[in-house]
Amino acid sequence: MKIDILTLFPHMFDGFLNESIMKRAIDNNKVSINVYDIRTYSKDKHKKVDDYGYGGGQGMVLMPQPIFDAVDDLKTEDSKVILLTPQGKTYNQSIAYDLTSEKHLIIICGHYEGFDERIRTLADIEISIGDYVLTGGELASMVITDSVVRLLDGVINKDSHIYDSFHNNLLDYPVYTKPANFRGMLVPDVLLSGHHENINTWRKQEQIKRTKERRPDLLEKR
Ligand code: 6GU
Repeated sequence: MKIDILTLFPHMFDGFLNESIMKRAIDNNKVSINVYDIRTYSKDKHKKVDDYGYGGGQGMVLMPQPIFDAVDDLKTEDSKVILLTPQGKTYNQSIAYDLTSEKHLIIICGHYEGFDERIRTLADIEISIGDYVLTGGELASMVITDSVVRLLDGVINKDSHIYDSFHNNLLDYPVYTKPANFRGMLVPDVLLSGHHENINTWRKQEQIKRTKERRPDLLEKR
């Protein structure tokens, strides 16, 4: 998979792309990720990318020209263009799974007070990562990239996906490691029993119990 990210703040991605699982996935050619500075596409002599909104009020608005030129430059038949905005569809694990089947994602990070409405015509899908407001789409693009890349073949142990929270709309079961007794807090006996069938049954029960307590909304979706 190839992921192209359009942003006004390319350095925000330096740490993200150079640590941990993202770095390993890139080094192992499981994904190729390019960050493009929207400003480099500006045809303005001062590399301007935003201006006052018509009608006044809302402050600076991202202009269409640099974004349209960037998408024209990067887009192929295989591209899916994602626009990040608090007004988009709320992101979840099911959308992450859907995105893993794409060959090429172009992710546009909105910024400042907003973007020219005509930029919306470029998008195949508009996504929000939740009901709160960020200063820009950069963190949202990292959230989407991270959650999709970890699902790609060969990035992490495949079996572990099916145990993810939200797979089948269930939260994770509790896990423990050594020691079996820590400050009087004991690891449940069943986990020490070596009886795999009982362990699986216990885990499933814990998942349902936990989801019922913490996220009853997820159980309704099942
Ligand atoms: Cl995608 N962008 C911004 N600016 N804020 C957000 C968001 C996106 N998703 C949630 N809040």
